[in-house]
Amino acid sequence: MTTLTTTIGGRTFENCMMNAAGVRCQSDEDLTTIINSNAGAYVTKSATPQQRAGNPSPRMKTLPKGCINSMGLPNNGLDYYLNFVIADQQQRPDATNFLSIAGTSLADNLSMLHQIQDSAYEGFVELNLSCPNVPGHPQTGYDFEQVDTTLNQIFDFYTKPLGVKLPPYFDLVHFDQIAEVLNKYPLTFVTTINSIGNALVIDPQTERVAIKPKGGFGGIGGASVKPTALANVRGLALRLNPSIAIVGVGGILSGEDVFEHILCGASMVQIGTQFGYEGVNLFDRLSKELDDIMALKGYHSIEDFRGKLKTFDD
Ligand code: RRO
Repeated sequence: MTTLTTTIGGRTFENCMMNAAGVRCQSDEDLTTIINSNAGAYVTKSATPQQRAGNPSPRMKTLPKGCINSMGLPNNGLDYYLNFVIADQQQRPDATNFLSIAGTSLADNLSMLHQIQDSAYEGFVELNLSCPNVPGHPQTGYDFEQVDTTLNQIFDFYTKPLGVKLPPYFDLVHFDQIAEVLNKYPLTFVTTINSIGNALVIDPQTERVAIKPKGGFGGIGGASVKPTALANVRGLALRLNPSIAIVGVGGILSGEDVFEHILCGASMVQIGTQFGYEGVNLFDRLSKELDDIMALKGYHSIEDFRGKLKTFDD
């Protein structure tokens, strides 16, 4: 018998797969659908202090190997999601879920975390430091000093389980630098990667960009980002304190992709683009596919192979 159970920060999840923030998780109907599925947890759409309409449409376009988006942080505001997760926690006290927040300033992030600290919520918070699509606001995750300042101020008062959602890094020196900052703090997890930001997709027929916001610049997700995602999961797994779990995101379309993320060191995986295309049936399909791979290899639990990727130096 195989099990897809996983543990992060002392909390157990029956399944190591869940949605990625932003996809099919903006309304309470969306979230209830995930609760009633085979997913091990849900994460809410990244919240700002007040609700936001986001960027003008078209703001998402399907591509042959994924998608490009510049949604611009449309969400129903922190109160909406905090009320939802607290009500859910009262109904299912043994289930841990993820509340995502993405302030567009340090002050907004601090005020939201104060509100969460003072609330009854005991679940995980995923602090999104990597939204690529708000005009005029750079991704905090690319400014290592600002990440340090942000976490320093947060851990002055915040005592509940916290993780950060990171942008993809493309240089091993940057892996070293971000890991050095993150290792200073009692983070429960890091989620990696957000979409590959500020890419440009164009239609040569019409000679026009694919989406409207920011002159067509947007974040890429889906199949084409898997190698970058695996590199970030592996690069951080090799550098972070073992007490910081890794939630892997990026390019997951099959159970084999989940297997690869776990081999690189992920304790849990999130699926964004493909979950958007397939809905909650995705979790049944991927669970079966991962289960079959594990059974074939004689693995009983994900701990049998998590982080055990081989290189030519082994
Ligand atoms: O809403 C978005 O445009 C968005 C966000 Br907050 C994010 O973190 N990642 C992304 O690809 N889109």
